[in-house]
Amino acid sequence: MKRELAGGRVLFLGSFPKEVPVLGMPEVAVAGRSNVGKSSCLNRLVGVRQAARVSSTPGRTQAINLFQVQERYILADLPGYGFARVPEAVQQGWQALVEGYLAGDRDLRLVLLLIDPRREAGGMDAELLWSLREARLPVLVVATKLDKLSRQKGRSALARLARDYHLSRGELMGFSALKGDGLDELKKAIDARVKARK
Ligand SMILES: Nc1nc2c(ncn2[C@@H]2O[C@H](COP(=O)(O)OP(=O)(O)OP(=O)(O)O)[C@@H](O)[C@H]2O)c(=O)[nH]1
Ligand SMILES: [Mg+2]
Repeated sequence: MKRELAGGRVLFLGSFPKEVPVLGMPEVAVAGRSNVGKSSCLNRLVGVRQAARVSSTPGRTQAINLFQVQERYILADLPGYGFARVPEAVQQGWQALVEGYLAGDRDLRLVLLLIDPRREAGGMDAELLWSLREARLPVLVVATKLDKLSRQKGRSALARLARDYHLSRGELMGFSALKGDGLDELKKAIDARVKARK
């Protein structure tokens, strides 16, 4: 199932609908609502257009997809939550998969929690943030699709996010997969975590 991408810089390790293997390498997870832009963000991070499948139909990714980046760390594309048309059983399956993943004995260095800054704070974003904090996992909230907002609206949306979710400076970042805004900063934040000694 493994597949080399970008001339071997990135290795697709597989799609795991149940048990996600622990591979003894630092890991960074990408989490967030369905359609928030997780796969697009991951593709930008690895520099491969279609490494993770981007879809305009929410709720497509129902497994955890693992990518190994330059022999350095693993990026995990988590399935999105909060898609209303998903049956209850599928939603519960999501919860079990993600909870199992987060509770696993893995070297999880950072969870990127992608949030659309145009939405009201609360719901499953707030719940996930709460459980990540409770589990003492380092979180970076990434406000996505910033290109959809004017510069000024973007700034105030970020300020509102910081306030509503009680985020410190280093816990929030703006991002646009479309334009590439925030990409360098995001890469730096990941690198710092991957390089840090545990
Ligand atoms: N304008 C704009 N559109 C974006 C951006 N990021 C993602 N999109 C679009 O949003 C839609 C969903 O993107 P995905 O990356 O598939 O979102 P996802 O979070 O992986 O969705 P699921 O896997 O279904 O949970 C697609 O139509 C993307 O093209 C962005 O930064 N700006
Ligand atoms: Mg996706």
